[in-house]
Amino acid sequence: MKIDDLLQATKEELFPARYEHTLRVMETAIQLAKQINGLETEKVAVAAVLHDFCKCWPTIKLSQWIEHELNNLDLLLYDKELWHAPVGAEVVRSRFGVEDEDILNAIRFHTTGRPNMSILEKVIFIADVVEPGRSFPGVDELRSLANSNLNQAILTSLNHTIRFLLDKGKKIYPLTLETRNALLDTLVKDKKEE
Ligand code: DGI
Ligand code: FE
Ligand code: FE
Repeated sequence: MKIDDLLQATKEELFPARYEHTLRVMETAIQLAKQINGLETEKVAVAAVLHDFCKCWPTIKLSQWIEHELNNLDLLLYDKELWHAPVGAEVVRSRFGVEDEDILNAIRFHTTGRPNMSILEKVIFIADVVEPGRSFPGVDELRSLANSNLNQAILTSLNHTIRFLLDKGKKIYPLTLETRNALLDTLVKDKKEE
């Protein structure tokens, strides 16, 4: 499917503000990807356009998909904010025939990350966090980190999310913690090799 068709379908699926966010994530992700060898712009664009495809679905529709189509009922025990990502991956696979597992994983894990993320997964994760519409304390520092050290940028963002969830007294999805732990190990290893 052509990117313009995916954009049109996504526009119809999302509230206007969410669609605008999607466009900014696409721009940001393409910009970041330009500095990385071997990352196809086309793949980056498709993953970015579709990353929040199910973000505006009603909770009941998301939970029904999780129950009937996903092999991960655990998700239902955690915040519904997490659901749109894994459901989105399955929905775009069946609706648009997206078969590229890297693209599907970038969508599936864009909220929590996961250990050993691919470059595409990292670019989509961080573009979502630093797109120009975001404003939170430390976002400018994160924007420059995103350009210099993707792993450090994702770690900083996860720290921010985990702190936010702790302050609110919310549960933390185990994969979010696993992603953080894995990045800490990677960063220590990178330092030793310097
Ligand atoms: O969909 P977006 O708003 O563009 O961004 P997102 O998909 O990265 O994040 C959606 C929300 O998910 C965000 O408000 C924080 C929340 N979140 C991220 N990790 C966890 C989480 N919520 C819980 N309860 N547990 C997590 O581990
Ligand atoms: Fe999202
Ligand atoms: Fe998003």
